[in-house]
Amino acid sequence: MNYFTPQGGLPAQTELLTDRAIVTEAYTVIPKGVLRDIVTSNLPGFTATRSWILARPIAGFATTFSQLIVEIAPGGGAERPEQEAGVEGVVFVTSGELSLVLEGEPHVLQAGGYAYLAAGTAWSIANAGVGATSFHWIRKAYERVDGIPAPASFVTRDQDVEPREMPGTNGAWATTRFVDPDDLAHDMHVNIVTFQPGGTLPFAETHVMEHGLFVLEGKGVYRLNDDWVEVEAGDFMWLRAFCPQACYAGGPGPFRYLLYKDVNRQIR
Ligand code: UGY
Ligand code: MN
Repeated sequence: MNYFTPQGGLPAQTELLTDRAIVTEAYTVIPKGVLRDIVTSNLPGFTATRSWILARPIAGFATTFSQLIVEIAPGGGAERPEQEAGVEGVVFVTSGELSLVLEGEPHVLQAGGYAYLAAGTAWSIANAGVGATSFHWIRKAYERVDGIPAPASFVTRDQDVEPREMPGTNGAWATTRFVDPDDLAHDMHVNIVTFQPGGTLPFAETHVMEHGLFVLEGKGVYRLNDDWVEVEAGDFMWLRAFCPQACYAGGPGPFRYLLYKDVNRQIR
């Protein structure tokens, strides 16, 4: 598997400005070309780290989640990355070696490594490798429901989870699900969606759930509200509630994206 990882840096002064970010009421597109040094943020509690904050709760944009690309240099890390009470997270590694200590248990996550970090869990991270490590960190305030125990933290890998084919698509559309969709303990899903070349999301899905959608591999054409937008590995799409969405996968290889979705709670 290949996972796009931003490199930062600046384009040469002679380059044309071809990457266009789009911001509308219904969606935002942050193309990979704008993931430059000048737009990075430092994070409290982290050493030798920079991040690209792709989404966070902002009135009129999203209400449920934040999403960051975090890059840690060798020797850097954080003793207590999650500093807000009641916030759960998913970490998905795209490159390098990330050491994670989760409730006292050590793990090493490489490209494809995935951790669900339940709200209130003690965890720390460090780059124990020789090069930089880069990962997505998606966070949400966990919404507890009376009578439903909160989910437990876990560690897995993209490579170890069998994608589930969408019925009737002959394998053209599949989803790697890291939690059981019927498990109401979970109020967010972070899945990987895979379309084979020519595969399509064949209707304009329109739903209350928000999305953060980061293209890990390949290219496609995405319908966002009234627009068709070409996207490729490294591009991020942020879809507000009820933004109509559909897509075609462009090929020649698979079109894969990391998909955040708030689930199982939209009743208040
Ligand atoms: O589950 C979903 O909402 C998914 N089918 N949406 C998407 O891939 N844009
Ligand atoms: Mn959707």
